[in-house]
Amino acid sequence: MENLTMNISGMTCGHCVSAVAQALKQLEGVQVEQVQVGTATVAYDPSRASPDQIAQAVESAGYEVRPVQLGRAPQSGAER
Ligand SMILES: [Cu+2]
Repeated sequence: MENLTMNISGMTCGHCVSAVAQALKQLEGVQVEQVQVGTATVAYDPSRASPDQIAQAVESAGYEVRPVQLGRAPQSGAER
């Protein structure tokens, strides 16, 4: 299983959390680890689900997914 963390915009309350959790639970090969306002973490089986599919499920529930760049520090803009 691989882990995937997503930043999700448009989530504001507990209803959003359960809507996103619900959408993720319906996917094959995906285990919901944690869903909070603004983020969701899942474990998925790469042979049965892809990050794209997972993001799409959240988007079709009505939220906007921002990809999390794993292992890369955000650019601060200090360097040009
Ligand atoms: Cu809500």
